[in-house]
Amino acid sequence: LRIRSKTPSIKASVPSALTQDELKKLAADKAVDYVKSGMVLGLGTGSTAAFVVAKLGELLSSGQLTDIVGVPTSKRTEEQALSLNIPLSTLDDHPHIDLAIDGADEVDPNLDLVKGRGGALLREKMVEAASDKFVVVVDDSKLVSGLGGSGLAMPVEVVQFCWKYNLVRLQELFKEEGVDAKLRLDGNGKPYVTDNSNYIVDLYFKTPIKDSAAAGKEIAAFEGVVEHGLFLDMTTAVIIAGKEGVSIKS
Ligand code: ABF
Repeated sequence: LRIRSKTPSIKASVPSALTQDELKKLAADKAVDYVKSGMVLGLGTGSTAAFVVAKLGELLSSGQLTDIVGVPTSKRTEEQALSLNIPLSTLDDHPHIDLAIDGADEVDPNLDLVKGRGGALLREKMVEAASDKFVVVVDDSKLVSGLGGSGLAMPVEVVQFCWKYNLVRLQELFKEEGVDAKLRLDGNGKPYVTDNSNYIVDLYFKTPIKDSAAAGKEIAAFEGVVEHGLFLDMTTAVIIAGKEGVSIKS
């Protein structure tokens, strides 16, 4: 459990009419302020996290940062980091991570998250749970009043064996909220396979999840569920870029 101080959000104004990518980059650049030479870093996955990795590459090659070791949360991030000559390691060799920086799909007022629409939830959760600090970078489109409230997917990684059995059980579990459970498909209409050779069942809630802590426990208790996209009580700070500026909530 992480104790969060209730600091007021800090805002810095940004020029209006920035694109969503420009907002993501602003949040990413701000997050890199938390990085110090010598740190072991958890490297997130997704388009916002990719801006973080790119910035780290720049700072390393210019010598402004030294002795960084990155632990990537996906094969995609590993490839990007290698292309930028960022030294990499694994949780096996670096079980203690100083700081992880990653994006998110939904952020609620308690700074709890839905993650994993990019498919990397298992490695993200392992790396981020092993980190002293976990800083989340988002644009303000990710803010929700309750998790599951965006109408977009909340992913659950399941073993391939009898995936339909778990899909039906997940659908049943959230009967009250009203949920559509769908096997995630890749661009060719085949089941999407994660970096860990599993499938993903995406849950689409009709109303936000009432008790996300209970929901997380119930989902995790299903045999054959490997991980779910509820990241609760893990966040140290969220950096949010929006039209009115960059704010930090912690
Ligand atoms: C990762 O990338 C995931 O947990 C999340 O699914 C996604 C967010 O992607 P983006 O930054 O591209 O919106 O952080």
